[in-house]
Amino acid sequence: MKKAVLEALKNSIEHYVSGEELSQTLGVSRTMVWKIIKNLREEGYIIESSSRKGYQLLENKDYLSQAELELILKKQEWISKGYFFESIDSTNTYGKKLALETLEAPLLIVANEQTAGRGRLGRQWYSKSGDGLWMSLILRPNISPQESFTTTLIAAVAVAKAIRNLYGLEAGIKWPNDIIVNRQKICGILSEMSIEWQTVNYIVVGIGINANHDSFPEDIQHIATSLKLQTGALIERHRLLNEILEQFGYYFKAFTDDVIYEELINQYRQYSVTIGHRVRVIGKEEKVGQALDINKAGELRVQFDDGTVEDVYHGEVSVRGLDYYV
Ligand code: BTX
Repeated sequence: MKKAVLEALKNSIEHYVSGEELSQTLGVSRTMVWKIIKNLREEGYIIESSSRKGYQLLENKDYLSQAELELILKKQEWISKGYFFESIDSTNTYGKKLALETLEAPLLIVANEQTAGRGRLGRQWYSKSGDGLWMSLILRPNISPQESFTTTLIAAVAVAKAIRNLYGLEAGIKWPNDIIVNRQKICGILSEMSIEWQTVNYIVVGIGINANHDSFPEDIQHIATSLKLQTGALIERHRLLNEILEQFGYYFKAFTDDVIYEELINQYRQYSVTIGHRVRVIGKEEKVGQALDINKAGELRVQFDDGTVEDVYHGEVSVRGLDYYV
């Protein structure tokens, strides 16, 4: 019912809908309509009311809620179900638990705040404030573990493209899993998978985007930025979420469609801020070289200064640019 009221308000954004009309079309009492409006306001929606004209939802606000998620999923039919949390430890941790309980997929988990957001290799991801878009997708593509890195490529391209489309920023991809704007990190991606009998059982792809942050904790303020800091405007996270899912849904076909796979790799190359640059590869030892390309498995091909060429696997190394963070 809440979804229906929200939908009706959104269909006539910034125009009043009378309480009478809402109660008639939805078949509920006006008191019930008022209760739902009250509930939506508690969730953060700015809804004006007038005793004569009814209710109107104000646009250009940043909304995230279960009802909002369900409206988005009506457009993103490739996703089976969505779960919204005001606060959670980590959407990826929850995703891994959920994947053990149900075989349904793809599933989407979104949180307003994470109390224990995770990065790669045991690192922390700062996501305490309600300013970011913290999300995970549970996917069950029928693939081998060797092909699994494709999901990180898909997520990276989807986020970079969504940021470019919505805000006109030149979002780039730092291999393997960071999205960069103006040489600073705006988004991180964490893919975790479970393998059974040499096939992928499930993959949880976590995406964390700094959206409305005005500042960051001291230890990351030199590397982190947000969409609001870059555009100077409030970011409507529901729109961003919808655009990312739109792009992700398109490129997710890459597993079964060779043409889209080729398109994905080319798009990744085009957005890459690593390929063509000097990099320091930090693994068991540190080596410096020139990043040449990524191969079909998503590994970074590097020509080291001693002349050797190696395909570097993302699980084993960190890569730093020589001039700045990227
Ligand atoms: P990463 O290991 O590549 O990056 C982690 C590093 O990035 C940290 O050590 C810190 O230096 C820096 N950092 C931490 N928080 C931020 C931030 N908010 N913005 C910019 N830089 C930061 C990247 O790992 C993968 C992050 C995935 C996050 C998503 S959020 C939804 C899902 N749930 C979850 O727990 N993780 C994923």
